[in-house]
Amino acid sequence: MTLIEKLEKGERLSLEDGLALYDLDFFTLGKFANAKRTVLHGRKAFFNVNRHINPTNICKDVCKFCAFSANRKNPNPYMLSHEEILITLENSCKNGITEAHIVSAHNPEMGLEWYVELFTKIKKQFPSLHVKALTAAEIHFLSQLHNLTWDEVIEKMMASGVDSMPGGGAEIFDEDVRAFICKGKVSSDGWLDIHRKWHQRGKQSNATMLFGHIEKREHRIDHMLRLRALQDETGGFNAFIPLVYQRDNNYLHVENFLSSIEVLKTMAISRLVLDNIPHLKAYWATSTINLALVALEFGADDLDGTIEKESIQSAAGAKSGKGMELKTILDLIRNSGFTPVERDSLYNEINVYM
Ligand code: V47
Repeated sequence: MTLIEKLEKGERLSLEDGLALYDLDFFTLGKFANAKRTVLHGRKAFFNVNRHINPTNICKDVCKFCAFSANRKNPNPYMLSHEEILITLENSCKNGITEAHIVSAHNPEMGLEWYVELFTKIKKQFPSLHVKALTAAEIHFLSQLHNLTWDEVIEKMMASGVDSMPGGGAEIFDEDVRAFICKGKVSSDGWLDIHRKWHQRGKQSNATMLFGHIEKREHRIDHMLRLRALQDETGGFNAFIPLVYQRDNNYLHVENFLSSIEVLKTMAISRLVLDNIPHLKAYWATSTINLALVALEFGADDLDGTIEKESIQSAAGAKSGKGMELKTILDLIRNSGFTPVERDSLYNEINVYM
């Protein structure tokens, strides 16, 4: 069967197929990805009203691509207090947020109990707020810090009110690339196993992929296939989020910046290869909002949200530091010919803007 026949029949794609898709005519690829997204979501473009909080930037790890952690290139270490975070959330709730997205660096001074207390306080003060917190990389770090198993950390997260897990820390699963860009971080199998354990408890999560640095196309497809295999097993992933590498202020010296064409192809291929993950997020903070809007025609159906304050990608050069106004998101989605749909963190529809 030819690749086109496979696409027409909706057959499952292999590593070789995924690679061959990069050589397909750009608009043919886009047409197939858009057809798949249309079957799943019509012309809906999802977003949420959320607040990102990064409690600390002090990190024991040294991922070469990271400009957020406090180091020689990006000094100004900080640790937020519970009170500061609660005040921030109080203001954000007035702006209508439905989600607190809480992701930290790996700071040995901020242990599991600090997070457990924080989540407990958040849930007490804002019972209906969805807490999406702690990446698999953080869970692994906290388990090592306290000599606990992943299960024990997960149990504590659940008991203190964490609702879902963000998709960070996946980077690229290929072991050689991973060893070069983020040695010491949770292993690829570890990342997948932590999400497996989370899903087995009936909980949902997202999955990211950092691309556009030293990885090759085959590493991206391999990354997608490993996620697809886990999703077949658990069904717990809501969204796949390809993150475009930002190259300022970090220790990975990448000279070739990705073209928009390569970003869109990767989005479209993700939509086609990941046939079992319902949502594809074009995270506007890394792709730019304009390319994220074009990605809506290439398989993506979600833009993430208002964010309010973005510190990880903006430290590396992205223009996302101040988040985005709700009205801007609505106008841009409408002007692009899509229907804006405010969703909650688990993709239940809150408001369809006709
Ligand atoms: O895992 C770090 C990435 C991620 C850079 O689950 C960089 O809904 C680009 O995971 N260039 C954290 N990316 C952010 C994240 C996320 C974001 C939005 C939504 C969700 C979700 C998850 O940021 C890290 C890492 O891959 N990152 N440095 C950089 N220079």
